[in-house]
Amino acid sequence: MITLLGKAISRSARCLWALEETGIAYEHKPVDYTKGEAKTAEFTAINPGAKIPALTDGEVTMFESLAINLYVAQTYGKGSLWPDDAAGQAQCLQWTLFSATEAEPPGSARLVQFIFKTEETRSQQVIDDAAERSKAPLNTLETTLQSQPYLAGDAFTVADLNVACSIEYLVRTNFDLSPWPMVQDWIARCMDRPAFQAMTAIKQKEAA
Ligand SMILES: N[C@@H](CCC(=O)N[C@@H](CS)C(=O)NCC(=O)O)C(=O)O
Repeated sequence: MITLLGKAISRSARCLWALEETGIAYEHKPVDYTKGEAKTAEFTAINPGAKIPALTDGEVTMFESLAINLYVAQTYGKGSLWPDDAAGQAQCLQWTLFSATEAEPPGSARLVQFIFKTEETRSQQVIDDAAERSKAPLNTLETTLQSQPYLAGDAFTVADLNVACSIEYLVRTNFDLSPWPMVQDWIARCMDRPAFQAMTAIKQKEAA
């Protein structure tokens, strides 16, 4: 059975979302890095960097949230999260690296300010700089979504999931997406999915 290691309120959330999309049975171990639980010998045998999330599936062990989602999609989401055709699969790889290198860095810079900082320690300059750096990836997404409903074509795939989890950081930090109406519509459709809602419920239960 697949096991996802990592508390839900973290980048593990995006992997919970992917697992929920597939509908497969999985186990969730909410390893909490803030309590040193990612530094155990058992965990660092999977990720020597002691960061969550990580995944085990039989003899497969791995870390890096977006790579985990590609594995989950390829293994358990054929024909849905993972397209059948080579062109669609190429789009999933492309958009996943776009998320990691273009969309997530400014998104997470903003999120860190909003979540981990107090009124006193929050830096408006970091928030504004991250907003500025978000514009180029948003322009790229807007152009793509003007001609197709989802990033790899007509249907929701792991390409959407892996980018949406970065753009969602902008939503959560009150970034005004109205200059990018296609992105605004697309992220609302992504966040409206039952699997996203299921992941949100897991986070809410963890926070309670
Ligand atoms: N690029 C990694 C980042 C993983 C990461 O930074 N995880 C955070 C939680 S969201 C963590 O475990 N931090 C522990 C630490 O920095 O000590 C991924 O996407 O999985």
